[in-house]
Amino acid sequence: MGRISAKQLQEQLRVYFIMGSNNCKKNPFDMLKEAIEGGITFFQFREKGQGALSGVEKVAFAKELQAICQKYSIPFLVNDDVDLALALDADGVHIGQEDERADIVRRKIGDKILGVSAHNLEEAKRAIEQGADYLGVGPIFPTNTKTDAKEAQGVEVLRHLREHGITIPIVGIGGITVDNAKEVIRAGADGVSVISAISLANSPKESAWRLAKAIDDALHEK
Ligand code: 3NM
Repeated sequence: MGRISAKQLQEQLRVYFIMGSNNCKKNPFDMLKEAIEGGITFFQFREKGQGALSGVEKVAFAKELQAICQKYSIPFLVNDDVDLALALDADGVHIGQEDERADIVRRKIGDKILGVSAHNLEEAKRAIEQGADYLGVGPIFPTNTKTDAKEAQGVEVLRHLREHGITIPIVGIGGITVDNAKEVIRAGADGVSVISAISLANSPKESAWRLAKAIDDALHEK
């Protein structure tokens, strides 16, 4: 089948929801379903931080979330845990700069989708050379969700990457909300990835819908 095309991925990355059990105020399965009904286009299972599940509990939880994504044809990626992604036959993996090198992960996962977090031009170029399909760039705005996040860079980092020849799909991450999502797209991202804008919303469905609408509007301005 080969690797996913940049064009297809660009479409799929518009509203990228990331979640683990400790990001949820309510039932995570209901939340994911609501987010999908609201219009998310991509999902990452990120089981990290305080109270995160491990072992068989983590696997069972991931499987249930994956089944929901499969039912609605939403790509299901796993954060960091390449073995889990392979065991579940997930659609791909997202890795950070502290994780295993992207070229090693690429070899392990074949044509599955590979996302890599990048914070600057050098990291972006290296990730592409090593086989990334898309980049997650952030934190764009201050975030309370990732305790070890770097300093917020603003949307300028996205503009900088685009001006310096980075053409592969990019999603912004970190502190993105319905109110600032348009700026992220205008600066050059293809989509936004969010945790709390959906997971802590009173209505995940409405929040996802409003994000999707903001992104559609901003893309149509281009
Ligand atoms: N990665 P929220 S910021 C998972 O900068 C993650 O690489 C980041 O959560 C990075 O949408 C972040 O609630 C947290 O701000 C995103």
